[in-house]
Amino acid sequence: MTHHDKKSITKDGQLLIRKMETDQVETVWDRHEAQQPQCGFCEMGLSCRICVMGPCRIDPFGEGPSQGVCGADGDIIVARNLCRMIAAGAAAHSDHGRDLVEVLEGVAENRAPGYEIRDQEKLGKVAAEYGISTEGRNTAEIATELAGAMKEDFGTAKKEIALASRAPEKRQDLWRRLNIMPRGIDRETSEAMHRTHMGVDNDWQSLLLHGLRNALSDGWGGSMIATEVSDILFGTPKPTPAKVNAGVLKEDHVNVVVHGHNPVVSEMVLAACNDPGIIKMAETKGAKGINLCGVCCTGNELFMRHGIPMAGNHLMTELIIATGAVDMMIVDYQCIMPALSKVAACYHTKMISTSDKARFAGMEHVEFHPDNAREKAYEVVKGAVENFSNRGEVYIPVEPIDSVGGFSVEAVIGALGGSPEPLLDAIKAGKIRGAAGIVGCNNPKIKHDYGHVTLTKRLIENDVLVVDTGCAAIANAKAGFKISGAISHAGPGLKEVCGSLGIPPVLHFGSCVDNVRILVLAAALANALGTDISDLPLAGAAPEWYSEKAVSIGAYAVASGIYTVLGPMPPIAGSMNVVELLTKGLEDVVGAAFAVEPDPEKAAVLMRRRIEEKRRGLGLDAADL
Ligand code: BF8
Ligand code: SF4
Repeated sequence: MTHHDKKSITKDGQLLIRKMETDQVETVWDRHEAQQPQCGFCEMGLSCRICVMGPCRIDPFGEGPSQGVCGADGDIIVARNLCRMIAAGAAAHSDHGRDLVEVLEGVAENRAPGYEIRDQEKLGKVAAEYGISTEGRNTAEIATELAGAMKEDFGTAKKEIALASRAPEKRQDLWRRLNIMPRGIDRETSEAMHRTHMGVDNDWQSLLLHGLRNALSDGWGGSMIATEVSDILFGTPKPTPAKVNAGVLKEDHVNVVVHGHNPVVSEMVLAACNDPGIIKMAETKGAKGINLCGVCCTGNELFMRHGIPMAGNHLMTELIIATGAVDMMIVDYQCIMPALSKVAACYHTKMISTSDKARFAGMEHVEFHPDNAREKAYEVVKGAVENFSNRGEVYIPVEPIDSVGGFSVEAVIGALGGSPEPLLDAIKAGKIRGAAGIVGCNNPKIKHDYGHVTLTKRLIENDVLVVDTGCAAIANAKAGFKISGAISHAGPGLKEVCGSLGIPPVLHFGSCVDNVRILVLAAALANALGTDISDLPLAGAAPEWYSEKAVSIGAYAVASGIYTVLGPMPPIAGSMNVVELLTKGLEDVVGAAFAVEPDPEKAAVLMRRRIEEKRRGLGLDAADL
């Protein structure tokens, strides 16, 4: 094994890391190494720079200071820092949701040319959930009112956000009893920032409870709105085949890669790439056509809805530029390493930033808004075509592999014949032991894709159905788990059920905001059994997480009753009180807790054990693990 092979389990990853080394271009792994040793105080959550009496840090060994200048102790500092991580993650997801609501409103008011409402049925269904009457009203009226009602979810006027009503009654009652039912999406984030200001909430338990409420405002609020409105505007995903890995790039085509999260930009780029005039232009430049590919979550959005090929996940974003085949990378926001501009400058790739709120040195900024997005998309894609002739040497190291995406809850229920009952029957019969959500990022601290792929493999071979999102979903697609033939990796029961339904044992649920699809499915299963989510044989994991958004996701999963195993340790080890509460105490509060286990082999055992415990609780057959 060479040192490249220690960084990634994927062939394309390994070969492109080697290529970047030969080209003497720095990678995320080099920069990670240059940061060693990383600050131990920060790793434990024990440093505070909330105010300018500080920065302060607490000595975990009891030899140095035990409190900051203001008197905050380790518990307060750790809880405050974690709360702020949740707030940032919830803000990112929810702001993305808000951008979609603005497009919905723009479509209704006829000032978003190129966008349309592609799923009328979903518009009607979601409008009804908001108490909006649809009888005898036209689409524009319904969409305007729905956008207005969703905007109220972001504000201060309400006692409860609308879509929290999708949670099982028992869960909603629990949130009300604990006073963590989210009232408004922005309100909870803003309150988190207020509470964590110096001299406000100095009770670590109260801070963490608010962190849960803030995370719930993301999961059942901002992210849920993002997913629902994306479905309304761009269509609810259906199982669609698509190719994956760096081999999706084509030497003889103009390659355009979209990176980021919000389909508002990438959907317009897709429309431009399909335009016959632009394709003709590409042909006059000697290309065979235009090949649009995605990375990360905006890639997942296109992959789910249109079968657009997926070039890779978070740690592949630099590497694919080193192929020399990416004529343009168009970014919106989130998870876009600023290093990409520098990498692109070493090859011929043109980098385009599109969002007013996400600018990067070294990228050309072409600002997209709902009213000009179509026009801007055409403009930038023409630029990509122009750049084709600037190509140098091209190195596309692998062949792409097959995959299937597009498992929305609607598609899963459809595959089951219209109701969750057959899935519940398979669980009751023990053919499927339970289900696991594998989500989240890549992180150079963990061998690229090793956590996701190992964990998934162990779960499916033990008859646990896996649903996945985000970069985890891309890892599993690249590993070949998302074709019907992948049932050969599954245990006998899962193999039988998936085989008869014609679905893979690992279902691609979408981007990170689409984690809410897992919540919706879990709620549907709990409601069908007349129970709560925390009683179901479910578990979640984020084996390679890195981002603040992942902290918010983990917190809303746990607060919704889903036991969640984290790979990398969050910065909480400096407070044993916080660690105890998050990994044990929360069981008695919300019926689920976190575990931390970097070894995916062991994480699989923890998750299976949890699933078997829950089976026992439901009176089903259960194994001792
Ligand atoms: O929202 S999984 S690295 S791309 S944060 Fe980012 Fe993590 Fe990937 Fe998507 Ni989610
Ligand atoms: Fe230090 Fe307290 Fe200020 Fe934090 S809030 S930097 S602990 S004085």
